[in-house]
Amino acid sequence: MFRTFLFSSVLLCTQVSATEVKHTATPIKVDGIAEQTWDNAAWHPMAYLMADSLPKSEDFSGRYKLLWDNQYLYLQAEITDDILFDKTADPKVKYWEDDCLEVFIDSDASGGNHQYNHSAFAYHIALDNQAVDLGEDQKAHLYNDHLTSRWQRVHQQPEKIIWEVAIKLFPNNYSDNQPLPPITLKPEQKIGFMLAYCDNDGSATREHFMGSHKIEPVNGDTNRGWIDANVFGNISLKK
Ligand SMILES: [Ca+2]
Ligand SMILES: [Ca+2]
Ligand SMILES: [Ca+2]
Ligand SMILES: [Ca+2]
Repeated sequence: MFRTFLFSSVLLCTQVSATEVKHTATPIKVDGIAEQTWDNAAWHPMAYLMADSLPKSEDFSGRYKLLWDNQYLYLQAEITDDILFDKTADPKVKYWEDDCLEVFIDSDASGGNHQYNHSAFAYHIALDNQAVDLGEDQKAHLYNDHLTSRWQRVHQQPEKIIWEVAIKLFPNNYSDNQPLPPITLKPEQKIGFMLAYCDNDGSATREHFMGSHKIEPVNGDTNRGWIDANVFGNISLKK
């Protein structure tokens, strides 16, 4: 009984504690090549099923690292995906059915419903490096000025890609009609963060949706990140 309680308490603490992200004095070059600066950052897994079916590791597997400076949160995702597929050319149409890296950001860790507001973003970054999310008008909008994204196949391991993204963060009251400038990142800042990958290898719809955080199902549904920022994890910026 006591051991069960202790284990549950430890588990609870683990879930609510923020992942520390190290500062980088050298800006990351967003080119799909992991420079030495990345050696300072730890890997984190993308091991959780968020929707659809669980893939074999050669079908999809992924892990990621984060760094920051006062302008950007830097992301490096190392993705193994056997077939890269972009069925629908228009970046604003059925973008979640194509291969894409999905970056969830809540700049002030406010949490809450962000489906049709920008208290948090769910950037779907397509294979052409364009970023889309739903706007306040409930339609898909491009937010290409919010981030810079490049990926490249790994030399001599071509089934792997390195995907680098420099992400600007925007205030909780950002609006499509009156876009506000990005915020300056500071030490000790708490940010809501989650990462996912939509894998499709040629099917009519997405095959696997894998992410970095375990989501408690609501009526059996774990595909909650695009609606609810409460399911994101927390990161803390360290100098
Ligand atoms: Ca680079
Ligand atoms: Ca695949
Ligand atoms: Ca927020
Ligand atoms: Ca794929």
